[in-house]
Amino acid sequence: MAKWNPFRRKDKTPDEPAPQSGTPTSVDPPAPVAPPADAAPAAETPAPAEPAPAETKMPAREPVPPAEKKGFFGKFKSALQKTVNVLNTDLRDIMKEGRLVDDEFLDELFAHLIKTDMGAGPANKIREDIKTGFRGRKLFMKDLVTTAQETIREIMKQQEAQVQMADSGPTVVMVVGVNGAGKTTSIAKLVHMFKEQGKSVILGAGDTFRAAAVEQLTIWAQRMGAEIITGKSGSDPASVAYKATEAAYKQGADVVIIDTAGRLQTQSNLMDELGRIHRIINKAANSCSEGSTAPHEVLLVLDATAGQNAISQARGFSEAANCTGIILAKLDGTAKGGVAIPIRQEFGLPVKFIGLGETPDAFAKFDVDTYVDALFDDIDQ
Ligand SMILES: Nc1nc2c(ncn2[C@@H]2O[C@H](COP(=O)(O)OP(=O)(O)OP(=O)(O)O)[C@@H](O)[C@H]2O)c(=O)[nH]1
Ligand SMILES: [Mg+2]
Repeated sequence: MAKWNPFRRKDKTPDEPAPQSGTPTSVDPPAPVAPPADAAPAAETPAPAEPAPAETKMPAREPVPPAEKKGFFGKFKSALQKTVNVLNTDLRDIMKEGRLVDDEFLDELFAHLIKTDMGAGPANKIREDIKTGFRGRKLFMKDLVTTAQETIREIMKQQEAQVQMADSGPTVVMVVGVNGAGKTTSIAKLVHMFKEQGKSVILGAGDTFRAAAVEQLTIWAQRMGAEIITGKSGSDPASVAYKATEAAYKQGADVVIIDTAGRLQTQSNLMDELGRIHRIINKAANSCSEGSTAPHEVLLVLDATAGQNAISQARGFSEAANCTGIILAKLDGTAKGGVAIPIRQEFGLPVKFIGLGETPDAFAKFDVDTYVDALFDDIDQ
């Protein structure tokens, strides 16, 4: 029998409706929660006299499977392999007859470029740059690749996209996105990364809607030696976020990462809930250490295989959830790896990490130059 992979979803499909805010499950009634002092919108659970104890599960440490030894460029290369293969075939196809650069050639080039989901804007910019530089001439592959790379680099220019760490006290990271985007898996990858840096990590199982979500995160927490704070099924996710943040301050942890339930960017009540979780995390930080603000990062996980749909997700989430950066998950599963380009262009949000597989080490910091080099690797020869 195949080994169970806690990363693999088994209980619902991405199409399944997202949870309704504050709706308790009938199976397991919500535990009383202890919202912070100012968190008192009408719909919230009333504060009990004493805070309910959070369920804290201490880790039973298991060794992390040995990371596959791959260079940084190699990671990008393998994540983008499907995209590179398609680009490679298509571009060689239009270049092979020693054609001159004319309108027909430029239209074909444009059509091939947008197949990568880089979007009409960037594909058109490359088309125009080739037209300006090479119209009426024979174009060599090397010139095409260099022009495309320069154009994309220009579009994607971004500041060094490190995780924004707290000046003092724990760094609080909140992770948001649509159902099935790869949030929980990406959290496991973040834990792996922080652990490799020697940092202590506490997780907040803020997807209280699905018992399986808590189970999935708990297994990874145990495997990687992170503490996890959970709430009762159906309980207020903001309460779990509060307790996890508070625990991180009390224990002097380096990082606390809060998982959240998947939701659609069109579900305004659920998007509002993210805002509330954000405020409550801030309240927890401030009450533990006056003047502190949190979260330091709100990472939006986008599924690269969703292509253009990932762009509308970014649009819906980026403002409603105060996102500070993007994790582009599942880049390994798509031939449309160009999608990082319009995401960067349209939202100005840095792509901070890419996901390139289901294991904790299948993760890399995003780097524009490496991305652009890998996207056209081997094509100019
Ligand atoms: N190939 C590949 N699969 C991934 C990657 N990231 C996540 N997955 C898979 O995508 C599926 C969904 O991942 P989850 O992490 O459970 O997604 P989620 O956003 O937490 O889902 P919900 O909590 O239901 O909203 C799982 O089968 C993961 O193994 C990735 O970078 N590459
Ligand atoms: Mg999840």
